[in-house]
Amino acid sequence: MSDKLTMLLDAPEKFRRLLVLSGAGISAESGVPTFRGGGTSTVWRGMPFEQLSSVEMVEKDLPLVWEWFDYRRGIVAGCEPNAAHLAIARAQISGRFDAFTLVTQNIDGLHRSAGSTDLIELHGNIDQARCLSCNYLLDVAEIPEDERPPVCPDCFDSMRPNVVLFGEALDDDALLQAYESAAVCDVCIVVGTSAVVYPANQIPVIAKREGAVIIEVNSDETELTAFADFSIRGKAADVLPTILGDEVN
Ligand code: BJW
Repeated sequence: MSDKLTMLLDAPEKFRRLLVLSGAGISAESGVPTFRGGGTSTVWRGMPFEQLSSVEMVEKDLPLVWEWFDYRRGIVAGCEPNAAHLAIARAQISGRFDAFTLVTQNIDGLHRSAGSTDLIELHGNIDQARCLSCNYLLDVAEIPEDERPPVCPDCFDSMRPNVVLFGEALDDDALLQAYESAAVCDVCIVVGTSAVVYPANQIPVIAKREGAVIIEVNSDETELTAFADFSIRGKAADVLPTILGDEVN
């Protein structure tokens, strides 16, 4: 770590309001595949994920969309939070910060499993189904595995995974809350994201515009690297416990 970053992290008065924005890379060491690794995109059954995780595919082939998310849910079911998720949860619970906002693009639920609360899940949650007509929400665990697509118990229309697909608007409240926190934080840690997906990638832009220090943690260079004040090249599970002063890991 650079001397300047060490000085910043050792100066608690400059590090009161924290925002953490996480992406798929934070869960990589837990065994959850990222979307864009080494310049290539995830492909499943010959289709790129941008096509599978799109609003067009929900309209064209909802059972296939369910198969894709059931497959992903199966992977996540075998994964545990890693040292990065745990360091974030402990930093929040410690009460050391005047404000602590965790915003994630991930749908895998690992921040919640680690003990984080009040997190903003910008792209939804893989464990929930939502009615196409009335937006009724149901835990996928409550739905029989052979009911695909599931039927809404309230209005009997079909249900879809409660995630934000390409071409869909994010939840207004979640996005507003994330932007408001970005505008008032002192430090914004951006971990494990390629920072190419809009509008989540605007969070560090807003934070920096309003005077926050941007610290990127990523195993590779990204679109954000040149923009960040500090860019730490390394694995989230190694770096996060250090910069958050996590004593257990
Ligand atoms: C590690 C590591 C380790 C690895 N440690 N690091 C053209 C220009 C600009 C924008 C657009 C455009 N065309 C379309 C758009 C908009 C579009 C968009 O941004 N597209 C770009 C990709 C071009 N955005 C949208 O469509 C959004 N909606 C929207 O804009 O709405 C407008 C609207 C308004 C009103 C009405 C209608 C519409 C919605 C975006 C939703 C994104 N959804 C997904 C899928 C969710 C469901 C699913 O899981 O299938 O969310 S896409 C996918 O990308 C997923 C992720 O959350 C998101 C971000 O990915 P992330 O987290 O950054 O992962 P990776 O894989 O990209 O990167 C991992 C990183 O980790 C890498 O950098 C590694 O180096 C690093 N790493 N191991 C630390 N151990």
